[in-house]
Amino acid sequence: MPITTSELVNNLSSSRRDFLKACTIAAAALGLSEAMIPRLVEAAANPQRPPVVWLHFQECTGCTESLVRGSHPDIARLILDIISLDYHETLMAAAGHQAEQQLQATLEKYPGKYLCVVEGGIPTKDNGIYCKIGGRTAMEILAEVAAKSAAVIAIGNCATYGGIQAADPNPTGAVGVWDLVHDVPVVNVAGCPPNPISFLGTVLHYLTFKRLPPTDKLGRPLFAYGRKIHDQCERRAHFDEGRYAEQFGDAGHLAGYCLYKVGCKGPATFSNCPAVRFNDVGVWPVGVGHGCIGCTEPGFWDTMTPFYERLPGIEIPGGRGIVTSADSAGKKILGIAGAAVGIHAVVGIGKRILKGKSDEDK
Ligand code: FSX
Ligand code: SF4
Ligand code: F3S
Repeated sequence: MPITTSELVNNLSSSRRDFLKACTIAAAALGLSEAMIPRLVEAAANPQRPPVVWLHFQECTGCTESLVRGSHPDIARLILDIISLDYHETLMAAAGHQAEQQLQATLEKYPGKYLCVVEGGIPTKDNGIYCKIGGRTAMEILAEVAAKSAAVIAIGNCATYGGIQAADPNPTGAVGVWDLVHDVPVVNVAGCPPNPISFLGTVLHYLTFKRLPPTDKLGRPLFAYGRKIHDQCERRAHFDEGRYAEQFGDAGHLAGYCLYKVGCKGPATFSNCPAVRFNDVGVWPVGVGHGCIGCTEPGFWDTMTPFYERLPGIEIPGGRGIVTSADSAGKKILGIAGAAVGIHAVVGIGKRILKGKSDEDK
């Protein structure tokens, strides 16, 4: 008899020490005080794990891959320990009719109680015929599964904003979840793929506080997407002092100088990558010598390309001794305080972010 996903997941129980370590990492990513850690651990250890239905639509499965890769086993294990993954097409043993039955059984057993995680964009052109599973369109499946869920977590740039499928000319009319789902809360864990810790933090926040975390106007949790890459970057001092890599492999690049001139989009991208980093070796794109390509932003395949050309509309410091503060650089980049830069035209998002208030402010 095939092992079910739940049985598989149960077999992955982590040691207490690993469990606490992963909880502490997540608490730090969430910006919680130490005093909150016991509450978070209690929520994470609750044997009543929330059922999760994980849908796959137009995507590369990189979001799931990055989540379950062995390079950060504590995080992956904790995620699989704190939720009951009742339906996940990549990880579940069931296939075909058996899988469809499992989906329906979960919806019937936990109406209004399960979390719906969506990975992948949803094609809407021609009634959504460009992505069908078991004879139903992604639009139909999403409409049913989201409507009966307690909340939806869109994971990845595809599920949040349409991703690469939505790049011009967007032949299938791909959109993100929040373009279609309006009756249940939706949170956007953006990135291509997102950092697993941002997903874990979102789930732990939900378990601990019984609601999704506060977000910006793009639906992204503020704990993970509240700050610009540029304002947390270890190369920022080089930017301020006018020290740049002019091309890959040159002396400036080898010296670890700022990557703005070789295309880094960190000045227009909101994410915790420099602080949280990826995998157990603590790397992130800029840290290993490649510019940020803006993968947490809507439409980045159009708005952040060409990836290796400098972001237009940014005044850069002229050289040694001329220092631009983080704030003034940010204002120039995002076109606030009367600066005539207007990144809106470039990335089309700044206005929404700057107008945004967190849910907690409301
Ligand atoms: Fe999209 Fe997820 Fe990019 Fe891939 O599946 S966010 S293409 S890395 O991984 O949806
Ligand atoms: Fe870092 Fe990129 Fe900003 Fe340079 S432009 S400081 S590499 S985020
Ligand atoms: Fe994506 Fe930029 Fe982080 S490319 S992974 S947002 S550094």
